Amino acid sequence: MYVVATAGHVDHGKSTLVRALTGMEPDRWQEERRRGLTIDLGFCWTTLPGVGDVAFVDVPGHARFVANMLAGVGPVPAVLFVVAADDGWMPQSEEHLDALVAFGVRHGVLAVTRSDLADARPALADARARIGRTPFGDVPAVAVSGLTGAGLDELRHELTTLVMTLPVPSPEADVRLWVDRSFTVRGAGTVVTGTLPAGTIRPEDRLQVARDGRLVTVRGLQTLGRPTAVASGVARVALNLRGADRKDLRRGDALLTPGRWRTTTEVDVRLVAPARRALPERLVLHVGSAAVGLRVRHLGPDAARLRLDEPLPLRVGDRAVLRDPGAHEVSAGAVAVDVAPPALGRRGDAARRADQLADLTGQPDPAGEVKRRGVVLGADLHAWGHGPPSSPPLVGDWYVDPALGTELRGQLAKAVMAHREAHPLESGPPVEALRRTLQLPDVRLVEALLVAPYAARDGRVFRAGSGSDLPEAVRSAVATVARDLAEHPFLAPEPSRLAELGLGPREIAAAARAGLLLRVTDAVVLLPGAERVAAKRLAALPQPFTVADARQALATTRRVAVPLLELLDRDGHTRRLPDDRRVTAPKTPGAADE
Ligand SMILES: Nc1nc2c(ncn2[C@@H]2O[C@H](COP(=O)(O)OP(=O)(O)O)[C@@H](O)[C@H]2O)c(=O)[nH]1
Ligand SMILES: [Mg+2]
Repeated sequence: MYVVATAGHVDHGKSTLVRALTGMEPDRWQEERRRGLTIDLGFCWTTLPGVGDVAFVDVPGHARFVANMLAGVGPVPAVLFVVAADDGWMPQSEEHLDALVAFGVRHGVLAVTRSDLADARPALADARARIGRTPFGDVPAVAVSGLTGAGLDELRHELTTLVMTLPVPSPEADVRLWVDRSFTVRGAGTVVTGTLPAGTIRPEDRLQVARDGRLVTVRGLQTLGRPTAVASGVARVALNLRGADRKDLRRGDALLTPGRWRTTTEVDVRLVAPARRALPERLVLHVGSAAVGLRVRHLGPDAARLRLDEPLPLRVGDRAVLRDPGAHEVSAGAVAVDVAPPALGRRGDAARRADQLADLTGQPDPAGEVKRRGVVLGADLHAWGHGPPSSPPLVGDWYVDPALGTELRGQLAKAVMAHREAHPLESGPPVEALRRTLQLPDVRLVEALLVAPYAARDGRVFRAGSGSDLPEAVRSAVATVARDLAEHPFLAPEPSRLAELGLGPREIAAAARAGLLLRVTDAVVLLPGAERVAAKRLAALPQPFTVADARQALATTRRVAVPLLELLDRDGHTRRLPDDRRVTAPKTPGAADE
């Protein structure tokens, strides 16, 4: 399906033309038909040979109802621009054109209607030239009469050509349906309608209301008045919803694919046409079908920060109209270039931000965004409209700018050294303490940033091979233990001997971490590698063997043999049988290291 919005000054024949093209009534309200004036949006459709269904969103042309016009045009990619032959270009012709340009609409057909009342050629040439000076460029133009039907075939032909050139949006895209109507149907409940710009909706889908995060379920789905099992953008859709009252949802609300969007009240934008003069501070932002008050803070000649009165689900590249309702004109167009902008609290922030904004275009730029933010979640990049960077995340969903990563590694090394100096008997600082020092959002980032000789173990970061960092007294005590053990490697020093050497549990743990001692228990220490020698000797025993057999084979006491065997059990060198005897087991390589 294709969707085309009308545009043009009031009474120029938009509704009459839509009626003639579709055979349907765009003015839905009695008051509209009584006054012959479109007040709100109208929805009609027809079939064009070769391209299928084309829906029209017919908009009001009266200056008082421009907000309604903008709600209808916001999500629609193509326009049928209408000018009356007998009236020519008028103020809302201009304002509607400004709005279309600001919204980024680039596809359109010009119809100069009421051609039965006046020569259409002057109005057509003038309108075509005016539109031609905008990014629309040269548009196809047709003289028609909604009354006599003259030129309608040619208009249908041009509309067919137009819709065939429209870009096809991705059916996989995240859904953001801007609600343009909500009402209650007896027996069915709440129904909302809107123009689905991209993505796919099916019955039973869960959608999230942007305003309050509430989840609703699609109970039923219609397009062009018929129930359907699936609708992909671009499409006019009507959703019957479970989980929402009619009063909960209104024009300007958005229904979203859950979890894939973020709402924001601050957005940095690039200002685009017309922006003829300095903007007033208070304006209204029109995006999708929403209209939200805002404050403007200029950050450079064509860049500004917008502070919205209400949060909106925006993405980079979104196009909006900034309008001064008092002045009856579109003040500017805006392209969202950063929907999660940094705070501007400190002196100089605004100037720095202006420099940054000069480079931002509103195009998705995941790599640039990682660079600007340093550390960022992939889910946030997606929600902001950037998509995933080409290189993989550092850990989990975290992306880290390589240059910042290098800097952080340097800071990590410094922090580890500083900690070792302050606490020589600890292996190193806790990972969580480093996370705080480096102001990182997740401890996993600390671990992922570590490179040799730094490593994390038991929640702390240490520098490998750092026995030389041990205090001199501990190193010489360990050397004495090593001499004691030289002849009888399993006759661990008695507790009194350890105490005499000043080796308490902390010192022993530090020496063990440095790889200078094997700590069997706080009171039983051997030399590193003793467990492998023990395993070898035990393997030479007749299997299975008892604790007494092991004690003899290792030439040691029960005090040492019992905890040493338990250590060997844990490491997989030996296996304990139900009768308390043991067998040696070929150790699974690396199993104990994991
Ligand atoms: N003679 C003539 N009158 C037309 C034509 N199109 C619209 N009108 C009349 O112009 C007036 C405004 O038309 P309407 O479609 O409501 O204009 P809109 O405000 O742009 O939607 C109505 O009285 C129509 O009957 C046309 O092609 N020829
Ligand atoms: Mg009308």
